[in-house]
Amino acid sequence: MKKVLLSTILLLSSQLATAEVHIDGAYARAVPPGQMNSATFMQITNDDEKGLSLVSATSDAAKNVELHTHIQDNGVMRMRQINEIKLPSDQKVTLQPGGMHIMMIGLTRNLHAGEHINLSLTFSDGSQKSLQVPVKKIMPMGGKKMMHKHATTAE
Ligand SMILES: [Cu+2]
Repeated sequence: MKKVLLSTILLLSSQLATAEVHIDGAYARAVPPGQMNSATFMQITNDDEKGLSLVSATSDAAKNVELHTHIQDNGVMRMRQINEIKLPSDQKVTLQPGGMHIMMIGLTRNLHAGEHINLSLTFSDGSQKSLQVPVKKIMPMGGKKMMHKHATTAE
């Protein structure tokens, strides 16, 4: 009880408001040692009455964190950096392999399955949300041919 109270006070006294969003199913992609980049995926639900955007992210596990999506380019899916991920009110937005994702460039450590990384999300209203994201190994989709791979992914 005391602990809960203390963390509540710390939260309230923090300058940055906590975003009115909730996150489901977040995970970061495990990568083999030596690989420089990875990505994080999740579902983000905007619980606010107003529309919001995810505008940036940081992590202790990567030097640079960017917001990416995939575009169709001559029949090939390619990643492209985007300025924001729109989060309409009361809607769930899915970041997933082959779609939008949080790109982690210049990993500062190995990402082994079972570990966690911290990730801090910043939204268009200046609010933030910090989370612990589990690292998971992503299996290739069985049978289906993957339409794309990150250019840096060696498999
Ligand atoms: Cu990417």
